[in-house]
Amino acid sequence: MIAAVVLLCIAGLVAGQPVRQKPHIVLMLVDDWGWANVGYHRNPPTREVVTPNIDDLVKQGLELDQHYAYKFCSPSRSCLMSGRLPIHVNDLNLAPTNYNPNDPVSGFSAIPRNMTGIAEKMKEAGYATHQVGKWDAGMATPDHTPKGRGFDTSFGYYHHDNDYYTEVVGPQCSGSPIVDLWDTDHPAHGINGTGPDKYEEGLFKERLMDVVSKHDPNTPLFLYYAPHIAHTPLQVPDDYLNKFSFIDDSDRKYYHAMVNYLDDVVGDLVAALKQKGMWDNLLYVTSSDNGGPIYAGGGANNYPLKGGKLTDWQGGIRVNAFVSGGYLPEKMRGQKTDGYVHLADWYGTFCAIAGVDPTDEKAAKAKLPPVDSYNMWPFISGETDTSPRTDIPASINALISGDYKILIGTVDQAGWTGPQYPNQTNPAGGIKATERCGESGCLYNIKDDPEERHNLASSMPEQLKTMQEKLKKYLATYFNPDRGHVSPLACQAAVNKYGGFWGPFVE
Ligand SMILES: *[C@@H]1O[C@H](CO)[C@@H](O)[C@H](O)[C@H]1NC(C)=O
Ligand SMILES: *[C@@H]1O[C@H](CO)[C@@H](O)[C@H](O)[C@H]1NC(C)=O
Ligand SMILES: CC(=O)N[C@H]1CO[C@H](CO)[C@@H](O)[C@@H]1O
Repeated sequence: MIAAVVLLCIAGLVAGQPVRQKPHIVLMLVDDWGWANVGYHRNPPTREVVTPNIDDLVKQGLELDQHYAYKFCSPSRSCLMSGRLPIHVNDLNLAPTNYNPNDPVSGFSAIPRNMTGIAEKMKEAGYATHQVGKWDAGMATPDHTPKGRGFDTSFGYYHHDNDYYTEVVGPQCSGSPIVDLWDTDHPAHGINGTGPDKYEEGLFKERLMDVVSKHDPNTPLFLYYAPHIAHTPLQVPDDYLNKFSFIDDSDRKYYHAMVNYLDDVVGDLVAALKQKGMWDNLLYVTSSDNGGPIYAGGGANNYPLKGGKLTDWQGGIRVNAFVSGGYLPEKMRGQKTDGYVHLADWYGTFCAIAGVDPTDEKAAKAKLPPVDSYNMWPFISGETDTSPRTDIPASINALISGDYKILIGTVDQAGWTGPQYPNQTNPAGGIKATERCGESGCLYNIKDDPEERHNLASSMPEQLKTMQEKLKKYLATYFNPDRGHVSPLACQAAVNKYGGFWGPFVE
């Protein structure tokens, strides 16, 4: 607490200004965004990857070159919102309709009921809190929804994805398609499926603009924007698709058009924040939720990294990430840092910036794992040179510690895509190789060998043993409750209570 207050003073002085109001924070978690699918990672530039607004933010910001996420969606989102490593909150991609009535604390998909969400902490610190876009962090009870986790308002969907034009997502309930679109505490009636001009990301943009325009800049803002883009289904308005008609491969064409659409949303959001006079005291944090899906139908590319979404290769877990905005000290702008940061660390970082204690008493009372978050602000603001995070326990089968990484078991997608992927000679799903790392594991030096081409397991047995032991230590605290099965209560609520929309179904 005291450290946090001191920190704010230092940040104020660094910028050459008196101590300011708490900064506004925009947290953007892009979906299925591949390493090669952003302009600033393309050298030489390519006319296929068009993200000028995002590239500008990076140019004026700090590139987080070693930022890690889980290898797929729901665990990354559960981790970001709870400040726990995925192995301590949720490492499964269950539908939000799961329920185990025997466990009222953890018998649900995603985040256990009794963990405190980051937005609750920010509210405690006096922030106005808003969520827009994908949730995928649970919906069983009202406590699991964005509102229950501390957001004043929310607008978005609960499942892994939905249709960009109808907002429908399966499974159907007795033959009826169910819409996944929720507004704070009620179904978003009247907005669903209203035609091709109502592209879902466009609906999200409208809400973002609404939040910003109604916001009183004297109150600090915490805005969590989780775009649907660039997750499947690959859908995008024609005017965007037509800009990329020169691309032969259909998946790649759609994917790049979608990323370009998102870049325009970012441009409009940043312009609105600037116009409102909020930019100079704002921190804009961006990450992908996992690496790009390079399997059939995904459309993404992680070149030159190995593998992609669903695997613990760097292409699955080392993700596009940066911070920008006027709150970032000037000396850090335009820089790139290679200290480790994990999605779990934003919880502690935001708490420190906001001046609240990150300790989760509610979770302690229910005997749940504590927050794993490091405060990254001293590192990001340039007060210290090294990241406090030395280990990335990526999953129960993979750990990074220092320069080394161990992977256990059979790992799919053991290969590399080229700069243009997928394409007609190298179609999506083309990386068929698997690597058999077995019980003892493969070992890579990811600093010297970021593309994971040289397995050191047999040449460095001592290092391998150290890594095996470290991973075992993390597994001793693995959190894996029985989350039950898809509950019939979910369909009952969708049909009878909400008029054809998904929503909370327990209580
Ligand atoms: C968990 O949270 C629920 C709902 O807020 C509460 O009623 C219950 O007492 C909590 N359980 C524990 C063990 O703290
Ligand atoms: C397809 O991808 C491969 C590997 O990335 C690349 O070598 C080849 O040039 C690409 N083909 C086309 C037609 O772009
Ligand atoms: C479930 C639901 O509310 N569906 C509505 C979606 O929008 C169309 C057109 O406005 C309505 O006819 C549906 O009832």
